[in-house]
Amino acid sequence: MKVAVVGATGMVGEVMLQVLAERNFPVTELIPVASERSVGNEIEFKGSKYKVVGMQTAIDMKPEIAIFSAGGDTSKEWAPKFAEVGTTVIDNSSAWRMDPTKKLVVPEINASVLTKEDKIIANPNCSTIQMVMVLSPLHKEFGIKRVVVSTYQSITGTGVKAVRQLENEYEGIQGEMAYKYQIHRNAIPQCDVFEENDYTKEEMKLVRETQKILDDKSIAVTATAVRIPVVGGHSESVNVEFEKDFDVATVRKILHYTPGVTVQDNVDTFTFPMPLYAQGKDDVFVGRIRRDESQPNTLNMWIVADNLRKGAATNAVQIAEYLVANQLV
Ligand code: A2P
Ligand code: 11C
Repeated sequence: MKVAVVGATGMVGEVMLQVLAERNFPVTELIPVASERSVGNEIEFKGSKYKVVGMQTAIDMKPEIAIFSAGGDTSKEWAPKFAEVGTTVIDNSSAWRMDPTKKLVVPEINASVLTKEDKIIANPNCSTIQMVMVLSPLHKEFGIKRVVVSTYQSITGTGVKAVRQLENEYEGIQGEMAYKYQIHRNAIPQCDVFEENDYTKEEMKLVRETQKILDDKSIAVTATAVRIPVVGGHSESVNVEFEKDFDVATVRKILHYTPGVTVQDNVDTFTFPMPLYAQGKDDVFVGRIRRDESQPNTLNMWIVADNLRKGAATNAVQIAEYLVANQLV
C-alpha cells in the first residue's frame, strides 16, 4: 500500500507512524505530508528517513490510503481532493463525523458498515472511542437508556502547544498559552469551544458520536468534559442506566471477553485504570465497576485510554487494516 500520513509532523501524526510500524501495516511507500512550513524536513519511519511533502504533491502520487490528522479545516478542504484521485481517506478530525453520508467507525464495533464506496471515513473523537468500546457490548446485553459522563482529559488532546504550556508553567516560564488559564495545578471545565446550548463541542461529540456509532438515537447522553494537567490519557467517570437489570460479575465477564478492552478492577489490591499506566498502550482500560445504589439498573465505571493511541492513531490504523483485510481499497 502507498500510504500518506497527513499531519505527519504533529502529535497524533507521530503516533500514527509508530503504530503503522509496530503493527507492520503493509506500507510499500510512505508519503509524510504536512504544511508548507515543514516541506523538505525529514521524518523517520522504520529506520529510514522520508522527506515531508505538501498536499498537492501527495495527491499527485495517488496513495491508496491517506490517514489525516491535520485539523478539521485541512480535512474539509483536502480530503475530497484525495478522494477524487481514488484515495481512501481515514480522517481523524471532526470535519466529517456527523455528515450522514460518511461512516464513523470504531472497528471492534461497526467496521462491517464499510464498503468500497466509502472514500472518506471518519475516525471518532478520542473521548467517544474509549467510552463506546466499553458501552457497546453492554448495550447489546442490557440496552442502554442513559449515560452521564464526566471526563478528565489529557492535555495531549490539545496538541504540542498545550504540552509546552504545562512544561513552561512547571518551570515558571511565561510562554505561549494553549488555554485561557493556567493548566498546572488546575482543572479547566472547557474542552474545545462552547456551542449555543452552553455545552462544549467536546461534550456534544460524546452525545452525537455515541448515538451514531451505536446506531441508536434513543440513547440519552449528557457530558461534562474537563481538562486536567495529565499527559498519559483521558479518564472518564461513566454512569449508565440500562433497560434491563444486570449483575456486576456478568458485566465484568462481558468486558473481560471484549477485544480491545482490559478490565483492571480489584479494590482489594487497589487495581484500577490510571492514565500514567495506560500511556503507550492500545487497549481501553476499565475498572471501579460498581452498582449505582441510588437508582435501579444503573452502573458506575471508570474508563481510561491513551487518547493518542486508541483515541486516535490506533483506531485509524485499525480501520486501514480492516480495509486491506476485506479488499475495500
Ligand atoms: P506542520 O508541522 O507543518 O505545521 P498538531 O495537532 O500536533 O499541532 O499537528 C498538526 C499537524 O497538521 C502537523 O503535522 C501540521 O504540519 C499539519 N498541518 C497543519 N495545517 C496543515 C495544512 N494546511 N496542510 C497540511 N498539513 C497541515
Ligand atoms: C481533546 N478530544 O482531547 C480532543 C482532541 O475532535 O478530534 C481531538 C479533537 C477531535 O481535546
